[in-house]
Amino acid sequence: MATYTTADIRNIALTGHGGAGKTTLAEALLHHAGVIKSMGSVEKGTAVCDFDALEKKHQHSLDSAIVSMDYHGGHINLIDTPGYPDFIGRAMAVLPAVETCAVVINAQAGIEMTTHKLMQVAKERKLDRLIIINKIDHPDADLQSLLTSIQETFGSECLPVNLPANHGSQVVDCFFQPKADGIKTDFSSVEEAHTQIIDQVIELDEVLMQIYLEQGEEITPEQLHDPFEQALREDHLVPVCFVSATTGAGIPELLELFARLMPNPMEGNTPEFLQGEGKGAKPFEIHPHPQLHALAHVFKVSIDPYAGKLGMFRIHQGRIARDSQLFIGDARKPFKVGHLLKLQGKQNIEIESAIPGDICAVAKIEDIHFDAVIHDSHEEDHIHLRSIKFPAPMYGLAIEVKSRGDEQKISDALHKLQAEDPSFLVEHHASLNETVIRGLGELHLRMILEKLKDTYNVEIDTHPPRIAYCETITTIAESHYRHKKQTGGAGQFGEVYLRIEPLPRGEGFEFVDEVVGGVIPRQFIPAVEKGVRQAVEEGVISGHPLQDIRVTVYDGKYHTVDSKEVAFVSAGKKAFIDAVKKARPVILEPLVNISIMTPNQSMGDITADLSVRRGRITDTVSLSGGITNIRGQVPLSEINSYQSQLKSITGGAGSFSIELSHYDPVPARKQQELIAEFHPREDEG
Ligand SMILES: Nc1nc2c(ncn2[C@@H]2O[C@H](COP(=O)(O)OP(=O)(O)O)[C@@H](O)[C@H]2O)c(=O)[nH]1
Ligand SMILES: [Mg+2]
Repeated sequence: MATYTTADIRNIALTGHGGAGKTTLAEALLHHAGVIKSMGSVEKGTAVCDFDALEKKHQHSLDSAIVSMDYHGGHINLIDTPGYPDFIGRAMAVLPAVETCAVVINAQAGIEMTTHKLMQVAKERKLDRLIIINKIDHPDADLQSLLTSIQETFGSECLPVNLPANHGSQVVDCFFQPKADGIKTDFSSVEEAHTQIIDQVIELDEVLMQIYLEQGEEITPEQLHDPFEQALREDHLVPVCFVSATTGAGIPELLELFARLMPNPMEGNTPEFLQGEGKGAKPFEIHPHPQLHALAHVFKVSIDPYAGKLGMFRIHQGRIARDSQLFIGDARKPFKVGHLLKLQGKQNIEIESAIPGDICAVAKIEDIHFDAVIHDSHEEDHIHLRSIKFPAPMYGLAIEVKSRGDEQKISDALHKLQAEDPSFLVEHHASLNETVIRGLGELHLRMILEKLKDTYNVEIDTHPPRIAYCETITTIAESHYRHKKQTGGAGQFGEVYLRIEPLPRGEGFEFVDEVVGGVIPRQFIPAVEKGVRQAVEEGVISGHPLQDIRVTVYDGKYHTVDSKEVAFVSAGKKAFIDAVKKARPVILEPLVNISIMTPNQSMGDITADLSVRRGRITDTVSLSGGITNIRGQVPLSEINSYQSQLKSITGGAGSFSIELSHYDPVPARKQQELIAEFHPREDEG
C-alpha cells in the first residue's frame, strides 16, 4: 500500500534542450531527497536516468526515464526526457502523464530550440509550466538578461519565485518567506519579485485583492495557494526558479516548490480523453478518485531483448492492484496484472496497488502498446486520449541487409524499435522492394542503427531512399473500357464507365458507386474497385501512387455467362488509367519544414545553399551562444542527404530537423524527368 495519497503526488516532466542539465538535475533532486547516497554523473555513465547502454556511450539522454522520491510527506514522480530535437517525440510522449512540464534552460546557452518547442507544446496541452534556469554557477551565465529574454519570448507572466545571490552560489526565496534573511540578490530584489508575483496571482481572486489593496494586509502563502494553482492552470503565471544541479544551489528550494506550489493530480488541468470513434467521439471527463473504475494511459513502452516489454502508464482514475484484470482499449480479452511496478531508472520495485494520479508499469504484457488506454470495465472500452501531434518522421534511409539470413531478425528488431518510439517509422515499399526507416533527423536514425547493432546484433547498409512522390489529377474526366476476351470455352466480359475528379489536398482516395438498374451486378462492384485501387497504388504516369481523387462508377455492361470478377477488375483499372491521362495529371512532391541550427558565421552560406535547393526561408532567430536558428520550407528531394552538406558548411557544428509540411506539384521539368524515367509494366490484361 502506498503511504501517500493522491493529494501528495506531484508528476513533473523535466524537459528542455539537450545539455541543459535535466539528467543531472534529476540526480541532484534524488540525492537531496535521500534516494541516492551520492550523485552520479552523465559523463561517467552513472546517472540514474541515463541508464541505457547507448546513453552511457554517448553521454546524453536518448529516451525518457522515470524516477520517484518521497519528500516532506509528498511523493514526486519525475520524468527525465531527452532534449535534442531528434528525440523530441519521446519527450512529447510523456506529457499526458504529468501536471507540470518543467522546462529547464541552460543559463550559459540561453533559450534554445527545444525550449521553444516544449513551452509551446505544454501550453497547447494545457499543462502547468515551470521554468528552471540551471547552471547558475557557470561563469558565463548572465542571469538577469536571460530572465529578460525569457519574459520577452514567453510573456511577462514568467516571474521569478526565487533569485540568485552571491554570484549564483545560492538562491533566495521570494515567495514563501520574502523577508527572512535580507541577503542581497544578484539582481532585482526579493521585495520586487515578491510584489510582482502577488500582484499577478491576486488578479484572479477578488476577495483577496480587496484585502490586499484596501486593508494593506499581508497575504500568506496558504491564502494564495488556490489562486496560485488557478494562475498556473490558466497560463496566467509561469514561475521561474534558479538552480545549479552540480553545486546543489537552489535544489532544496526547488523540491520545496514542487511540494508546496506545483499541482497535485486534482489541481492540474485533466488531460482530454474522448469516448467513441471518429467524429462521433465525445469528451470523457476523468476524476482522480479511487472509487471509480480504473483508467490509465500508457505513455511509454520499452522493449528489452531479454527482460521483455515494459508498459509505463499514468493512472487517471480508480486504483490498480496486483493480480487484477484489466483490458486494453476495446480488446475483449483481459490481461492479469502479474507484476505492478514503480520505476527508479532501470530498477523496478514491485508494489501491491497504486492510487489515482500515480505512475507505474506492468511487465511482459504483449498487447500493451504506446498510447493505449487500460481500464477495468467494458464501460470504458472506447476511450482514448486526444492525440498528440508528433512531428512526422521525414528523414529517411533505405536499408539493406548485410548478411543474408538476417532478414527476419532485422524485421523483428525494427518492429520493436517502432513500438517504443512514436517518431520512428518503418515503411516497406513492395513495388520498389525497398524498406525505408524514417525518423526526425540524422542523429535519430544513427542511434537506431547503433541500437540494432549493439543490442540486437544485426547490421544493415543504408542509402538515401527514393522520394515518396505521388500523382494526382487537376480536372474532371470520364472514360470507359470494355474488357472482352474469347479463349476457347467461356469468355470474359465486363464494361465500366467511370468519372474521376480531384479532391482537396490530403483527402486521399474515394470510391463511389452510382450504378443503377444492375447494369453492373452488385457482386462485381468490388472487382471494379479492386482494379481501380490497383492502378491508384501503381501510379499512372510516373509509377507513384495517386492521391486526392474521387472515382465514381456510373454505368457499365455485363454478360450473364462471360462476366467474371477478373473481367471487371481489368475494365475498372483500364478505364481509370485512361481517365487519369485525360485529367491533366501532375506529380506532387513532399515539402518539409526545416529547422537548422547553425553558428552565426555560417548563416550566409546556409541561406545561399538553401535557395539553390528551391528552399524558402520563413524565419531566422538568433539564439544565445552564437547560434542562429533558421526555419523554412524545402522540397524533401532536395535535402535527401543534407547532413553531409550541412556538416561541410558548418564544420560539423550545424544540425537540422525536418517535419512534413504538405505536398505540392513538382516543377514542369522535374515532372518530365520523372515521367521519362518510368517504364510501366505491360499488363497482359
Ligand atoms: N556548470 C554546470 N554544469 C552542469 C550543471 N548541470 C549539468 N551540467 C553539465 O552539463 C552537461 C549536460 O548535462 P545533462 O544532465 O546531461 O543535460 P541534459 O541533456 O539536459 O540531460 C553535463 O556535462 C553536466 O555535468 C550545472 O548546474 N552547472
Ligand atoms: Mg539528459
